[in-house]
Amino acid sequence: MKITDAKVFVGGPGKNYVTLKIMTDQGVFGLGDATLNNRETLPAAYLRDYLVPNLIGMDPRNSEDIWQFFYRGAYFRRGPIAMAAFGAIDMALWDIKGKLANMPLYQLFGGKSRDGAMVYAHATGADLPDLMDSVARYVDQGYKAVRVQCGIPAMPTTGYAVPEKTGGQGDFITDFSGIRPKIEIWDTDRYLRFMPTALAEIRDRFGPELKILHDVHHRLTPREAAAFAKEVEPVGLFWLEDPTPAEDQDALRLIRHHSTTPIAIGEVFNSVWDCNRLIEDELIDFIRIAVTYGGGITPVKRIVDLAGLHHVRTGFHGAPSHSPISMAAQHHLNAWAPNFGIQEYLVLGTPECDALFPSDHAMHDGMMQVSDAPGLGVDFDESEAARYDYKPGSHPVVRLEDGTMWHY
Ligand code: CS2
Ligand code: MG
Repeated sequence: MKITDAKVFVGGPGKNYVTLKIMTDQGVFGLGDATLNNRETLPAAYLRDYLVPNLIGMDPRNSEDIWQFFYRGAYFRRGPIAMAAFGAIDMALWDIKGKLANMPLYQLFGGKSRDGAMVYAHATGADLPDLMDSVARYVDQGYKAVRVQCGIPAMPTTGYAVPEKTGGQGDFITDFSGIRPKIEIWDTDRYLRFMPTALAEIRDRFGPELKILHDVHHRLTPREAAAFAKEVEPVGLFWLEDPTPAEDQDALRLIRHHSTTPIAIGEVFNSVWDCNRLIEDELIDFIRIAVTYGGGITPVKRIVDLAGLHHVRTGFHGAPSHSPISMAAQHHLNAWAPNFGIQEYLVLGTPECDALFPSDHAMHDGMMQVSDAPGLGVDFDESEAARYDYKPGSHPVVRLEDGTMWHY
């Protein structure tokens, strides 16, 4: 069996999804997602210029060897651009494998460990009453878990992932007006004075059953994060996400020594070498790596297994930047993983997105039900894809009030 061709598409409804389609001499094709938010053209170019020409003629069934060929063969290893490109190939090869076996991928991993996988939604508010309304809307829809992000009083600009005005909806991250980013102003003291009380009020209003998550988005120092994690212990958070910039794996030790609040880290990781100490030293509770820029199913499944040895559960990244293809890969891992924790999930389900990526994966009452279709269980409509082009966009960047660059 041979790979005969592979095509890369960039575009989508309100997103620049990077979609890889690998064709074979037996008519079976596989799909992969290489979307790297706001840097989408780079994994696409890596695929087109280097990887696809090498793929042609390879046996698509040898997904392990193909992964090693590209990873080791690159010589300069790791990094989100390369790993997103390898990830797309790996997903597509697993998709082909599942279609050849006529089985959904979770069966190839070891079958189902649960009926549905719990997801969390993003509740956001310009201020606390606005956030409470947003949480209430998700609770009414049956969600069991919500991530809560709120505008901070007296902060000079809107903060991370928060609407500018009451009732605002949307993803608040990518600004498609061009590649020059908007600037957000951050003040840690204002955040630390406000957020613990806000979280306590959310717990009071919604009671003990709701799983409450909060994303600090890398903005605190280890000492500040330790104090914050300790202060919010009575709230009983499901997790506190990215309290510090996680390149420094040892920094997490300070937080761990001072608090029992569960910690989730990893959405910016792209290799086991970014998180092996965090996992082996049991400094985190949830690993957030994504199948896309984690290099695909092959390496991420190994991280899941390592995590399972150390009481670390999964909480894969599921920001709207991931296409339904990599989300499907995660739905299959979530159905199988003995150490599944939760899945971040934003309803992509616009009619345009469903038309581009038809699938039977379905969300009911805050639980994801994986599709039983062979492979990943997602299709890609090329005639729909022809409607979209790449649109330049950017994340905001963050500065302190005196102009110092800070972490986004
Ligand atoms: C976020 C992301 O989903 C999350 O937890 O931290 O939305 C993140 O900001 C984006 O993926 C950046 O592209
Ligand atoms: Mg996050």
